[in-house]
Amino acid sequence: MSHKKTMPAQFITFEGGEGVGKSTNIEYCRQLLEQQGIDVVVTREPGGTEIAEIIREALLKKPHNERMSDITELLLVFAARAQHIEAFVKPALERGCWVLCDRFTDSTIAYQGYGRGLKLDTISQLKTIAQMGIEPDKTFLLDAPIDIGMGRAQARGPADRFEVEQLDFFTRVREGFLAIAKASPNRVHIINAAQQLTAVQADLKQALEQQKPEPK
Ligand code: T5A
Repeated sequence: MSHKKTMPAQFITFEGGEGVGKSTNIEYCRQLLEQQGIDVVVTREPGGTEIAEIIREALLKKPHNERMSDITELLLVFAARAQHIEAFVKPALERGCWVLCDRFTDSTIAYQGYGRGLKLDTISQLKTIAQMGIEPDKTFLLDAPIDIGMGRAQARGPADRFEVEQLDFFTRVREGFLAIAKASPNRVHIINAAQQLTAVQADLKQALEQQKPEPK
């Protein structure tokens, strides 16, 4: 007999610039929720399914022998997302599982919109096609000054195709995330990721408590 509590499934995304601690803190949240008997899966974008991971490889590989056009990059991000939603996110939510996702469409708005300068209208149209009505219930935006996140990412390993971008690109990306948070204050919860890890996790624990709907 299952001892898992039946609670409405939640789709929670973790966003932010390079190396701000998304992977580390998703794992923390997963353990926290599991200890409370909640069914939870962790996934990431781009990626999360066999086909979407192949697209991720094309997006992150450095260097290709030709420059990837910005619009190709945008379409690949949404192709991966459409596959991920259809094959993984939607089925998990339908069986009552909480889905914790490392990056989602806010990253597209921040990186391809604010970073690359593609039109936010175009991104919005592709979002409607790819997401099939699926929206995050809550987004934790891990925000830290760029040098802090980049320093952590560089200490961890070789740079990918995005991590070799210049400071002004990442400045625009951070501004993009903060603009999204300002426009969607109910969904997006900003966490100060420049703090010590224990303080970041205390903030997340408190925010997750508020996110839990009443058990049925
Ligand atoms: N992308 C993605 C787009 O352009 N458009 C899109 O639509 C999408 C979905 C994906 C890339 O694709 C781009 C954006 C990205 O460039 P990724 O691997 O998901 O790449 O993204 P990264 O940000 O590169 O992921 P990282 O794994 O580098 O960073 P995380 O997950 O934010 O950080 P994490 O947890 O690995 O932590 C990094 C290091 O810092 C330490 C950790 O222990 C680790 O060593 N750390 C801390 N140290 C001190 N204090 C703290 N508070 C710490 N928090 C973590």
